[in-house]
Amino acid sequence: MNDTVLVLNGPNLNLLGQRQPEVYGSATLADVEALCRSTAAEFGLQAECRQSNAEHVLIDAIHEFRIGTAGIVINAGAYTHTSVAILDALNACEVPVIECHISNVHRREAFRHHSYVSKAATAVLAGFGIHGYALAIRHLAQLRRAGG
Ligand code: CA2
Repeated sequence: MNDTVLVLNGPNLNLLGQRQPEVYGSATLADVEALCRSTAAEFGLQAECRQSNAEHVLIDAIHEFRIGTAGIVINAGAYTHTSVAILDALNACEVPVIECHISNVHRREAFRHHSYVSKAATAVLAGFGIHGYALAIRHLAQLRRAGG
């Protein structure tokens, strides 16, 4: 097993910090990625951070990291609620998958309450703001230390 965690952000998350700060806060995607790198480093891990607005690019990244890594942290954005293709890719993962949402999706519109990603996820975080990514990485580090 290598020491890399994939941090995968989906559609529109490149706009973080530019609009809707009342929902998503004021941190940018660059801030999120810096937090992930520094958190991973604290635990002797490396964060590989990717963002795409394209479903197939997200799926290709999941395939790339699905075996032999320390795990995947995924915020699939709106694809969370729609994408069976991303669910199928995650179901092919042999490593832990942590689903992370900046906002508490369960306080929001009904269409955000269902997640395909959750059906494949080891754990789910929502509503912790960008701190959720750090919690997810910390959990992956703990799983790795425990050998699972
Ligand atoms: O809370 C989350 O992290 C979400 O995954 C964010 C997605 C949303 O579709 C999910 O239901 C919950 C949307 C990300 C869009 O981010 C933007 C940020 C700033 C400006 C516009 C979009």
